[in-house]
Amino acid sequence: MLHTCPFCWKVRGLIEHLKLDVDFVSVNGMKIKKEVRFAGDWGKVPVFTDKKGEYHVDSTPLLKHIDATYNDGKLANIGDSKRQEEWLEWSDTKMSKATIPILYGSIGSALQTTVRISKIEKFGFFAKRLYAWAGFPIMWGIIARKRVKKDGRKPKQLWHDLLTEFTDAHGGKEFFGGGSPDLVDFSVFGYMRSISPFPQFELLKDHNLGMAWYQRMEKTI
Ligand SMILES: N[C@@H](CCC(=O)N[C@@H](CS)C(=O)NCC(=O)O)C(=O)O
Repeated sequence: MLHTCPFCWKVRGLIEHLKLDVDFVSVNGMKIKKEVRFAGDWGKVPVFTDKKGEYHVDSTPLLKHIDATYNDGKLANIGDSKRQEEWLEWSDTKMSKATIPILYGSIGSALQTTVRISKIEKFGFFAKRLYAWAGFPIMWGIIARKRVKKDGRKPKQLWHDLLTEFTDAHGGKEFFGGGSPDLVDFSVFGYMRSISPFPQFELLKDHNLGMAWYQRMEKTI
């Protein structure tokens, strides 16, 4: 895993919730492809290696696999499976696109983010400095600006709209899954939690319903 990868946080939350005995192994962010070469040509994190030495990849299939294998599929069986499937897709298309704009959407936030990442992640001596100072103009200037422009909303507004859409779908219940979280809760929680090591997380804190749900999720892990 990478500490700052939203997809890894999705899987990590579920592993913590189920209290599975799993080692979290950090990879070097500049050498992901090399470090996960054992998992075939996937070339990305997260990768989950089980007791038998078999590896599993891709965060949403991993959520389903871990629930099915170590939890009798209890989370997948909560409520209407079509609704759960649609919202897993919603999370992977909408929430996943909101993380880059909030972390890198302005030049100041992009610099804060790459400096913070260079401190949290495993890097070599030179790569750490290179990433912190050369990474932010790329993330801000090329990737984030394009996304923010395309969406048209300020990154904070985008997050608030998504959290409103998501909490509206709880139908007055504590979680998307009802009285307890399901796979969709862990998916959205992972995207939101991946912002939590960064100062930009403050921008989400005035979404009352979203934060109340986030804190309930934290209590389940
Ligand atoms: N669809 C995948 C996306 C995984 C992904 O893009 N991971 C990034 C880190 S946040 C990665 O490993 N990128 C390496 C690369 O593309 O070279 C998932 O949900 O797990």
